[in-house]
Formats: sequence, C-alpha cells, structure tokens
Amino acid sequence: MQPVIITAAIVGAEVTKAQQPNLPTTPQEIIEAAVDCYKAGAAIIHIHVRDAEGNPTQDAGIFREVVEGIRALCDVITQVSTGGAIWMSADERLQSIECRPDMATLTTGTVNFGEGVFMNNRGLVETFAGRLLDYGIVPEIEIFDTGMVDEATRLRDMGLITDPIHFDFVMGVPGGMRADAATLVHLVRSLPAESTWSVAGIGRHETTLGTLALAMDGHVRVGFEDNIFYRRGQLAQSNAELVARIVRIAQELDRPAATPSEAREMLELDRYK
Ligand code: KMH
Ligand code: ZN
Repeated sequence: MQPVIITAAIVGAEVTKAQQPNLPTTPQEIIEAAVDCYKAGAAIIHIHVRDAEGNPTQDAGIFREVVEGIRALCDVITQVSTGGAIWMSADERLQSIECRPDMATLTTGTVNFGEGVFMNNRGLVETFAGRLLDYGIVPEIEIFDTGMVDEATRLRDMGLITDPIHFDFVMGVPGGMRADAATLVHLVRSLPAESTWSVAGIGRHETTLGTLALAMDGHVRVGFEDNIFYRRGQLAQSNAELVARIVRIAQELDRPAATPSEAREMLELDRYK
C-alpha cells in the first residue's frame, strides 16, 4: 500500500469563527495551524485567507505573507485556492497564485453551491489553467460534480494541463454530487490513467469517505473548510486534531502518511522545473 497524502484544508471561505471558534483567520493563526497540521502528518496545506474583518479575500499580499510564513517554518506543500468565495470575480480569484505557491486548485465546471452558484465556465477555466501553466504551478483539479472529470480531460487534450493529473473529489456540497461509495467508485473509474486522487467529504462524510479512500489506495483531505466537528455535536479542537485522526486510521490500514517530499514526488510537482 502506498503512503497516503493528507491535505489539510484549514480555513475555507464559508466557515465563520461564530460556527467554529478555533478557525484560523489571521495570517499568524493560519501559519500556526498549517505547521500544526504538518506536524500531525499533513503533506499539503490547502490555503484560503481572510481580511482583517475575518472575511474571505484573495488579496495577493495576504497570500504571500501566509505562504512565506509557512515556508519559513516547514517544507509542507502550499496549495492556494483559486476558487475563493462564490461572489468573487475571476481576476480577484487568480490573485492568490502571485506568491508562486507549490500548487493551486482548479475547478473544472460550474456547480450550485447551496443557495449560490460557484461559477467556472469554460472560458474562465481555460484562462486559469493557462495561467497556472505559464507560472509552472501544478493544479489540483477540484471535482464537485461528475461531469467535471471529463472537462479536465478536455483541458489535458488541449495542452492546458499535463499528466499525471491530481484530482480532489469534493463530495457532499449541497447542489453538487453525492457523498457515497457508489459515486466515488464511478469517479475513480472515470479518471485518465496515471491520475492520482483524494477525497474531501463534507461534514459527517469527512471521516467515512476518507476511510474509504484509504482502502481504495486514494488520498484524503480533512479540515475545517469541509468539516468543523470531531463527531456529531462535538466541535473539533483544531484542524490538527482532524489530521491526527485520519493518520491513526491510515496507520491501521498500513497507509503511512506521506511526507511532503514523498508527496512532491508522487504528484510530480517538479515537472515544470
Ligand atoms: N469556496 C468555494 C466556493 C477551491 O478552493 O478551489 C470554492 C473552493 C474551491 O473552496
Ligand atoms: Zn478551498
């Protein structure tokens, strides 16, 4: 069994401190949470940032401060969000890559997102993919619904992203695809050869789908962006607590947590260097 790449999605754009008092929102809190997750076994930190009021922002300066702050303390892979929040413009969303992170997300289609719409039409997606390629940043393809896999393959065929493609299945967003085993099996079967994949189960699905991914030789994402509870009715104390739990389950299944350098190799993050 191969090592499991654990991603910690520690902030997100939707969760508030009122819902989860331990949500990191200042640059310093985000840096500290990232390092704690690294120490607990995460190889990738999926990064969103907040402004001084705690609202989501794609401000290039704040992303730079956070990415440089994390890099000064550990070698965990920095993966910035280009999704941002649903009300943001495309230009605003793309500012996060100016700090030249190790990876960035790329969502390959539009999806209802609760009462809102997460807009990613083909023009926007092609622009984002082209910019990431120009910058030599390997994307993680965010899949919120099944049709987005073929949209990613189309980008590969257009030369806008390169093999091997790394996918993250975000399962259980209201308006997106279901969080169940049958859907996960279908998704994995539909991937281009050589691809790697992880699962981000929303809410109560985080641990169950993460465990299923471990058994299927996939990778796992956890963290407050996706789930704020340790168990039903009990808030998690920290992002690192969620990382530590999936590390323990992984160890029982003979899937050691990949180090950042192992993950860099598995995902071929140096492919453009
Ligand atoms: N906040 C969501 C609208 C990403 O990071 O690329 C989009 C999102 C995906 O979180
Ligand atoms: Zn995100």
